[in-house]
Amino acid sequence: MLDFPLWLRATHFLNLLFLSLLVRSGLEILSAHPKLYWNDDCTPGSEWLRLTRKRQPAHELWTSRDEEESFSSWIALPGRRNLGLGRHWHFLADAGWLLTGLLYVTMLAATPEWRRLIPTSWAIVPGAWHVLRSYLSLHLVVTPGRYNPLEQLAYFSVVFVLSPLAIATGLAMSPAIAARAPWYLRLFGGRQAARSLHFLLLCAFLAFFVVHLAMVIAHGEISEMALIVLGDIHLARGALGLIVGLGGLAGIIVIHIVATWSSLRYPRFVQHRTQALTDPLRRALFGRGRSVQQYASTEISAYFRVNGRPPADAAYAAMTRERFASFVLHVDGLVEHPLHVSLAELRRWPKHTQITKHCCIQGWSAVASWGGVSLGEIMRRSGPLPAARYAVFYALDDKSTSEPDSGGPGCYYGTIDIALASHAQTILAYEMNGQALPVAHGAPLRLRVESQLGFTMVKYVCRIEFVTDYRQIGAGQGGWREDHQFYSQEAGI
Ligand SMILES: Nc1nc2c(c(=O)[nH]1)N[C@H]1C(S)=C(S)[C@@H](COP(=O)(O)O)O[C@H]1N2
Ligand SMILES: [Mo]
Repeated sequence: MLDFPLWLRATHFLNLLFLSLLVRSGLEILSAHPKLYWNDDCTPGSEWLRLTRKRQPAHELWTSRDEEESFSSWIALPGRRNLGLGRHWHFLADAGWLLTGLLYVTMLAATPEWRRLIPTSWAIVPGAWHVLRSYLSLHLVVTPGRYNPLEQLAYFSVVFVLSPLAIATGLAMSPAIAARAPWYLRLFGGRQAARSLHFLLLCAFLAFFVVHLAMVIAHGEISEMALIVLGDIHLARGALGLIVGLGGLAGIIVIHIVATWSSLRYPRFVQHRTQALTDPLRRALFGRGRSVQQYASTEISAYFRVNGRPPADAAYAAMTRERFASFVLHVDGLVEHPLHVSLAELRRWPKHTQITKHCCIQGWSAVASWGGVSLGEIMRRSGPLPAARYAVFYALDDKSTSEPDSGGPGCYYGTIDIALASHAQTILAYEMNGQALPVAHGAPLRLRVESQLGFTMVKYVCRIEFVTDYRQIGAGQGGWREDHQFYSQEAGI
């Protein structure tokens, strides 16, 4: 008979806990852009999978926010259009799952247990085929003391093929990694192909789960449960194994219910608690990448989605009519020389252009060329004081009038730290694809921080303030979406 050591049973349990959290929070993330593509332009209509019936109007402005779906809390964590919180749970569960995996693989290597899992001869392939045929003719295959070849192959693939691929494709969705190492994206055939594969791996995990469960039941639930939970068949002839096993499952269900309920009821609390654990990790892994992107002009997307509607007030409309002739950018806060610069003057400063891939937190991407002045130039001219640690970018769009249903008051804003501000590809763009920046994309000025998610790149920028801390601004989370949609200020993944 198989005996399972304690570490194996514990990691098996944790694996179920974290994978189930990953699946539900992953579906939440998918609901924010319920379309999958093989191309990184995400041209509307080119998706191979769409999980929404919504259609966008052909002749008026629509934004990627209009494409969002609301998934039920029964399948998504937490459900009901909560991308920010879904991501917090996804990253928290990621950390837990990776630690569990590390422990599991280490123990596997350190004990004879690996022999049970890792095939050592090609004979496993015909063996597995043989077992599959007998299962298909409804004959169970029982191999006392070890896994049958099909089981072994399936378990081995889940641990050493599916899991590493899920990690690798997840990493490919980090704009920080894609900006520092564009070759990494190409390994998967692009960001959207990696995103599609990540979803297909979710399907593979679910399929494995269903078959695995069916087999456990087919082979006699009670004795298997006793083995899995207590590790010893002799100990567990009675109901004890079943009780402990069902207790563990009930624990997982309770965790899901608490996570869902607290996220919907106390989103700020959950944002802070999960970020306290995941942000330091995310900063270390994704916070430092310098963008070295330079796509070819032939790679520029014919279509570039919009997210965030233009300011709705009369003053902005008047400014667009006079092509921003009276527009002035203010640079102030902790600087030696506050600046008040017109657009015409900015255009006389050294110009930077770059062709880069934009990655929205919701999931879509697109490539464009951007021209403007570097933040480095603005910092050289304004001279931030040593106490300045962040640059805050204030926008002209008051969300309560430009997108009244978007869930928050006040003008859009965002922050980046000084190190990110001094990257060569951090620019204030006044041109897109060689033309004056269109109104929908942020005229007259928008930030580009090419190693970060799209929500960092404030459009309609009218003022830059250098500060020591952003906690006194807005609701204190570092930006409008951080304040009202519970995103993290760390936007490298
Ligand atoms: N002022 C302002 N800037 C903004 C937003 C916004 O709503 N208002 N949305 C952000 C988000 S979430 C994204 S993905 C990008 C989208 O840029 P685009 O509209 O040019 O595609 O702008 C970012 N900058
Ligand atoms: Mo976005």
